[in-house]
Amino acid sequence: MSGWEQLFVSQCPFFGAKMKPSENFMFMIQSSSFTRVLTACMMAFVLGSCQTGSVSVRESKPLNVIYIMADDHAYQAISAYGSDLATLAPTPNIDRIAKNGARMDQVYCTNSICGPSRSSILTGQFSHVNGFYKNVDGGDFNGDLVTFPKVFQQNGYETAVIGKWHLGTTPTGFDYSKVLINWGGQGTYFNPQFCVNGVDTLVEQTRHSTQVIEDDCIDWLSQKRDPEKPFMLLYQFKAPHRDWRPDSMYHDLFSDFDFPTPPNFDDDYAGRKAASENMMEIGNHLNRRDMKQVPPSGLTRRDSMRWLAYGDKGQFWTPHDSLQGSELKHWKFQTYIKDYLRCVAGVDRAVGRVLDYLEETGLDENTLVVYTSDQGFYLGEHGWFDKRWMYEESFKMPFVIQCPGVIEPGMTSSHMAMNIDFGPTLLDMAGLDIPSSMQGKSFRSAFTEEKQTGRNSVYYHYYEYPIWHQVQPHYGIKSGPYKLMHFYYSMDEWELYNLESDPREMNNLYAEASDTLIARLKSELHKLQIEFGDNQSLERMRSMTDTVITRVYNEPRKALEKKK
Ligand code: SGN
Ligand code: CA
Repeated sequence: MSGWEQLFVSQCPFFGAKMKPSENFMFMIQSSSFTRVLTACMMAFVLGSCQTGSVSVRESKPLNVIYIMADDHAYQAISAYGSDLATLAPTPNIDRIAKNGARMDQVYCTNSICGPSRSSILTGQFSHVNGFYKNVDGGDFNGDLVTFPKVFQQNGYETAVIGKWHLGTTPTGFDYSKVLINWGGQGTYFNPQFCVNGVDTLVEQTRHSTQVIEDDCIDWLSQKRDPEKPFMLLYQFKAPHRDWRPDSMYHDLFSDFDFPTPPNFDDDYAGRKAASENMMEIGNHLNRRDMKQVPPSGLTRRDSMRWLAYGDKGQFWTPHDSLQGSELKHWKFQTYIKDYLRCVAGVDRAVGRVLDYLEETGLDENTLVVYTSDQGFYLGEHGWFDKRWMYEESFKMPFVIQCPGVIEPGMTSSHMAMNIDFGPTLLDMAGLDIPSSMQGKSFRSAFTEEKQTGRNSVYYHYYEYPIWHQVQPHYGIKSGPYKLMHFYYSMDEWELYNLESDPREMNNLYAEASDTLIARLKSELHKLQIEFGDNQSLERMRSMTDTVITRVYNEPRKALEKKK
């Protein structure tokens, strides 16, 4: 196949066939040999041949991209999404992005957990295609895969990733990387350890992790990058991930009032067997570390760690014998939610700083900015913290985006999309080709005149079990008002919800729904499994949960110590 044909096939929707890794590599070589300008011209030609609708290739200034992603930031904790909680704890800077552009209301994660979601975002592929299924025993990210940052880089962009990475191997496709590596790649709020360009490690001893990442972002934008080139930056926070340790400047925030609990805070999980087996309840599974308890003096380091982790497995503890029952659960909720939202306040400040920088330098005119999270999170809904389920709060991702000249300020969109669509969309917005290895598709048309409604349905598949929170592996579909899920690992349970009449997903309709409805949804689900290549046997799916893929990558310092 010639270079032109290769590019045509990779772009044209009529040629959806998956490429082998060797073919992906060929694509990269082909693509890298063109200049950005030539690529833009080719895009006009290719899009003109394959798609209807408007084609916009920036002719004057190329589009820069800043992709901001927090860790575990729920849409319920962003005031642009209008929840009661966020009204009390507003996020004015994240809201600025929505005001300057769009708030998207139907963006979904394909596997609601950190590493797998990040891996899907980078590659535009489901977990079963990119091979990164789980955080624990899921191995390392394959740095040879085609990712959207690589495509930007190959097309003359200066690329960088700053902050949380959590994929094991050293980032590839970036001219500059400074990523958290301690605590298994999670990083810590205080004394975080970073790896710079895969080589130097340094430990921050004074600033909070959000502050370091914020300062590094401004430093890279203003000092380190090549100002002659367009740029693409991944700006990624550790906050507000567990164990929710805010910067001291926010310690007094929210100390004069309490937050309301969600209506299903005391869910009893009736009719939902998988949910009833969970280990992520605010009342029963928050540990002493989460609640900022101080271990008794005189304990060894090991015993002190055990003391702090007490509660993880449902062991009962209370800070005072007089605090019991529902009062204890409410105290845990307030402690949790206040620290979580204090961490969010730090992230919001850091978002404001980069928006200010863009406005002060005039870069805002040709810079696309996204704010999202690697997945959603429970803020007391179903009585929970954490994520993993296909229930709405952890399945849905916040997604706000500004792009001057393309996105009408203040719009909201109910265009249905998945995290595998992020890379294709960013590339498309910049006028670059979308590699055919990506299963996702661009949702640029959500913002253009056609304002299309996007996908009709989305597919989900989660694998990690039993660690950390005993969430049964499951797959499912969301289609129209319905959500159908199958928990298949050590049970065989189906759940069906009508989100219009039951937005909190409390009433499993599976046993009472009509056969016609169930047959229709199962057939739609099966079609998606075939489309995305996940029409595998249950046995094969279970084996992905059971397979232990050890992490071969070592943090640079550890690798050096081993060599000695
Ligand atoms: C840690 C947390 C878990 C959390 C996972 C995954 N435990 O292990 O509660 O589910 O991260 O989070 S902790 O006690 O170590 O904080 S993820 O965002 O990386 O997927
Ligand atoms: Ca996460």
